[in-house]
Amino acid sequence: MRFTLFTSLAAFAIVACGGDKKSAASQAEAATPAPAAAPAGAVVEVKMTGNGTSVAAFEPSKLSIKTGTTVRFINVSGGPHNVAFYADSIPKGGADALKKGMPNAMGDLTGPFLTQPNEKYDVAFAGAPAGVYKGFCLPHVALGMHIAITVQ
Ligand SMILES: [Cu+2]
Repeated sequence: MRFTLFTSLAAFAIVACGGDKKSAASQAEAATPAPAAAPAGAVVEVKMTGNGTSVAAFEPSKLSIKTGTTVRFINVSGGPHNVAFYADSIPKGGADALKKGMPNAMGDLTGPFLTQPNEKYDVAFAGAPAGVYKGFCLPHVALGMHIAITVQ
């Protein structure tokens, strides 16, 4: 009796381990952001501000950077904010560069929501072709929260 109980427990444990290992690993991969490596190039900060109801903006809303620059978005007030780019408004090849440069994206060219005060999100423009990258904040696009980043 005791032996039977032990073996069935052991079998259950083996099954449970074997079955969960893969999904646990992929969950960890999906949920845990990769450790943020220090950006290699220059870092330019953009504040995300608002009053929570009628006013929201990127500050600055227009900026010019060199390719390889990291743009650091900071949730200053009136969040949640995020940054997303219009697929049809960025240069050819820009989407591929941004897919690599936007960790933990919620969707194509769509950064995660920043909900905590002073939460930051880095977009790396490594290998980004020159041109204008037009973006917006998903929660506040109706309030005109737009940004235009020119890569020189
Ligand atoms: Cu916003």
